[in-house]
Amino acid sequence: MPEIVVIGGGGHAKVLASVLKKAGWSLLGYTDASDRGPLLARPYLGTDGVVAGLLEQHPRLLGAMGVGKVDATGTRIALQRKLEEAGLRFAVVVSPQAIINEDVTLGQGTVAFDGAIVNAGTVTGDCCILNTNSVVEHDCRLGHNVHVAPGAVVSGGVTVGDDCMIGAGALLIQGANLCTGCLVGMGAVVLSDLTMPGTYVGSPARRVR
Ligand code: JB3
Repeated sequence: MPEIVVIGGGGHAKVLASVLKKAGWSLLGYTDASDRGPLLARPYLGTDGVVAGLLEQHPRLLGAMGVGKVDATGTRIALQRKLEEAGLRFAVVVSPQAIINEDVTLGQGTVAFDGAIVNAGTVTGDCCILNTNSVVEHDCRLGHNVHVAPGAVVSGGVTVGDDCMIGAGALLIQGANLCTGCLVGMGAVVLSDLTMPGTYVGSPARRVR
């Protein structure tokens, strides 16, 4: 496996690092605004400004986005795009304990953590998080920078726009269409299309802001 650098050193990065280790990646270390201590015994490498130098020393170096997200903004993918422009390619990272059907396409920088299940015919964009024990059923289309939080279930044939956040334990009915920029709250039950960006909570899920 080629060497990999994690961008960000917080909580999401910790989970990502353990998945990288299990999947056999060679973790060089992580970047952050400041030193947050070792990440699975790998060092703080500096701010994102060190990436250019790292690429000179390790030409095959790949990146993994360790900055998580719990909102429906594009901040996180903007960071991935900025680093891609600097020459860093982002890996698709899949836990050996995830179940990803062979007829699935995951975009660059997308990660699937332990227990994630993605079924046949599904395609995701770049920079998505398929978090622990999340389920994305068959024939779904996820945009870029979508976070499916732990235990959430996206039923078959669902379309999710860019930057959406599907909260922990939320349920999306089959065939639903979610536009860009929807935040679905923890445990919400989405029974119809969400056609306006905003925050949706409850069962059935309703827009609150
Ligand atoms: O809900 C779950 C299971 N996980 C959440 C995850 C998806 O999102 C988790 O509970 C958190 O809410 C969140 O995790 P994250 O993003 O790791 O949060 P935090 O622990 O606050 O760490 C964010 C780290 O990213 C901080 O150390 C920031 O300094 C760093 N960071 C922010 N912007 C950055 C940048 N690091 C780099 N290298 N570059 C940046 O531009």
